[in-house]
Amino acid sequence: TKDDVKSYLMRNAFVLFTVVAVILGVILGFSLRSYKMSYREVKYFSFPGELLMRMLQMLVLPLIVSSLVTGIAALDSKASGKMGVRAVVYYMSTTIIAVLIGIIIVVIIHPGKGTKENMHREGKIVQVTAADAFLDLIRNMFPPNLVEACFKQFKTNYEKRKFKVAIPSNDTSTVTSIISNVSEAMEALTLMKEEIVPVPGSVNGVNALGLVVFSISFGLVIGSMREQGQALKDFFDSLNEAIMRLVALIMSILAVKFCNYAYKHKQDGCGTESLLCFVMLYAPLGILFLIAGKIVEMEDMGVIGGQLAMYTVTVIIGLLIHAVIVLPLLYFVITRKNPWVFIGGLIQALVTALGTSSSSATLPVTFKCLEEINGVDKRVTRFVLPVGATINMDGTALYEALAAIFIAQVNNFDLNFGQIITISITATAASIGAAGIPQAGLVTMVIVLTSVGLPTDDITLIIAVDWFLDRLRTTTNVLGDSIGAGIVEHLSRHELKNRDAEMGNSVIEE
Ligand code: DAS
Repeated sequence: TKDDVKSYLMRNAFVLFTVVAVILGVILGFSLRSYKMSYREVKYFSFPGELLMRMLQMLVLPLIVSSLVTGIAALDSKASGKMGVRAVVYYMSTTIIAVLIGIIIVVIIHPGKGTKENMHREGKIVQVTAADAFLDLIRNMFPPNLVEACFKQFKTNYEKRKFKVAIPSNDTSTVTSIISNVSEAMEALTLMKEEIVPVPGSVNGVNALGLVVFSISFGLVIGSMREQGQALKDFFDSLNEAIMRLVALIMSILAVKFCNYAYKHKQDGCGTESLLCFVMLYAPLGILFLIAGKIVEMEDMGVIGGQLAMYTVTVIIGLLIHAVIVLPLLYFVITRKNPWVFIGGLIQALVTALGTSSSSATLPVTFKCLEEINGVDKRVTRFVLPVGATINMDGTALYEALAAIFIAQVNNFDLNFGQIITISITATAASIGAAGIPQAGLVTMVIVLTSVGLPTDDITLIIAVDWFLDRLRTTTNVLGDSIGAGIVEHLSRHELKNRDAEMGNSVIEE
């Protein structure tokens, strides 16, 4: 009936607004391009989007720690061990499948025909050796100082070196005095920014991997302490709940509740509550400006021609195969449930990933979608999602392998079988090391390229399209994490039931 349609629309208002926001963002962005905004105007224009990004990022750290500690403390060590093994097996196998798809598709399509001489370059690339990056990844698993781990990190060996090279004695004035020309100074500053490499396994410069390792151990210990651990368990439970409520506020889920309320109480649905609900619908607005702002500031499309266009199409095909065929099929084969219903429940998270280019900023929304819409057990999401968002990046892995082979192709560099295996291994490691922030994959790609002796400077050939491909691979990353949570929940159903029976309660409820 008409009323059913209306109430369905009300319930899905937020998803609808978010999707409309993306479409409007694209239209607005393209229509404002001819206006040629200055750097400052673009910054002002993107401000609402920047705010959304900051609000989401603000939640990531407490969310990772509180959800991991409560998630693990709610299980017994045997159950969490089994769940952990299942999650890691899922992460590794889907990452390897993604890498293989990337390799096969780039070899078949061969977008790198021709030479790189007719390709445009952008920016400058930092040299990082694979061994440096790998050791940093392990190093970061064990932060010597937990408080420090929550701050911006410039602590790794290679970073220290690069940081010194980039900004001599932290004093930009020497640089600016040498460079008199303003535009040159601007360029130099951008290069400096580019030379600050994010720590492997970090989120917004925070050592997320170290915090994940600590939280898992802490959760395990609290879980085994029984009565003595109860106070800490309650503390983290309540912290986690509070953060999730903040997420709801930011993501305007409350606004949808307001809409429902307004609809129920005033059949015409446009009372003061409705007005309030529109004021609070901030997230779609933020996403709209994030996307429009990026389109306004991007390089002229004319630059993207020939090989780069083919390369873009190849990456899109690869990501689509993984996201639309492989992951849903895997979900269906293991759980025997309809993957599209599950994916339908994730739309908000997927669109947020598309808008923010950051799987860690999307993490709060991923939690909401999985727990509230798809009904995945909180003990699973709390355990699996923070780890997944830090180390499981199928889209990035696929991208890194594909991009490395593309760079080999434009260099007419014939890769032998051993080198392709090396690329698969390093692309997997590089995706684990990549932070869940915009374009982190580009930085860790240096590891893949150096492992087979390809010129790292050639990353500059693909920078022009990276902002766009980054959004697509981030969406694939978030989808991979979410489907992983669904699969791990299904595989762990017996342990979860046993635990319920033991505890005499069905789920961790607020
Ligand atoms: N954008 C990143 C993410 O958040 C990773 C990448 O750059 O590939 O998932």
